[in-house]
Amino acid sequence: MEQVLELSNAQFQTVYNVLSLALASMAATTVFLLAVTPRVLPRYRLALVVSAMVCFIAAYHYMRIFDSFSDAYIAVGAGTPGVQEVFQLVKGDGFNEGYRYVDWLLTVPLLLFETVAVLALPAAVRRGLLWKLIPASALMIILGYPGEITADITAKAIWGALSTIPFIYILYVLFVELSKAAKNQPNQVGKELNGLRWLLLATWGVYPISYAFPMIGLDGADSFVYRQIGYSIADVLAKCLYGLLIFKIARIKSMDDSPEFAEAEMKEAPSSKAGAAA
Ligand code: RET
Repeated sequence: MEQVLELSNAQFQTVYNVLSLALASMAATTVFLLAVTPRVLPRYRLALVVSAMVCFIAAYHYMRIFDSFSDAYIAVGAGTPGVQEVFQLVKGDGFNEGYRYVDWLLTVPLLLFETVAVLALPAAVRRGLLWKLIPASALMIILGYPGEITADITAKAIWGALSTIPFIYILYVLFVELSKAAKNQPNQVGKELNGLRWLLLATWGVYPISYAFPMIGLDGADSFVYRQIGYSIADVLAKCLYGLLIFKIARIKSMDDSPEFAEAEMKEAPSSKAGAAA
């Protein structure tokens, strides 16, 4: 595996802090999504629980990624006058990029599952969509992995191109087939679905771009740092922000489905009434 031998102090701190930010976001979103399940109707709770699982799995992997990164480099030259402090790769296993792919292999199919689950489509339609989306997403990640860990640019381009085939297929299913399946849904659902799909496209698109950094002439430490920032920020958007949007949709749909639920949720708390009267 290609490993960056030396990072400047600023590069090391940037990656360190971005990984820490991602870990905190994943952990906090897990707690939030589990805590708010009573705020939606039971039929939408599965989508929220699956979204919380995605964030939990990612929080675990960010812990591993964080440890792997901070153990992989050692500060050299600190405190010596006239010598710039740098972080050098320690001999050994180095930084394990594989954790990200293990994470995606689990979380990407679950993200697609929660997208379909929150729409509450008829069971046969749901099953049909998932049978296409889930195998394609696994194939996309598996084909991307050999390209990620090779230093050979040609091999990287070939695996990247192969992985892009199932990626395009997933977009086709989401933008064409899912639209057909959701045609009979109320107007509101169509709008929500559109928002979800565009967030998905905007965030998922960051992964192949980050993967391609070494292929567009960015190399060495810069490419490594940009890739870590790209993957981490995209992960926060694709999992945490996406989870919050799933919650928002589940809540709108719950209120839409049941006027009693909407009324109960909108009622002012008795204590605030008492407070206002006082
Ligand atoms: C790879 C390899 C290069 C080609 C393509 C890729 C796509 C990766 C994607 C990953 C999505 C990950 C998500 C994780 C969050 O949980 C594998 C980088 C197309 C789309 C959504």
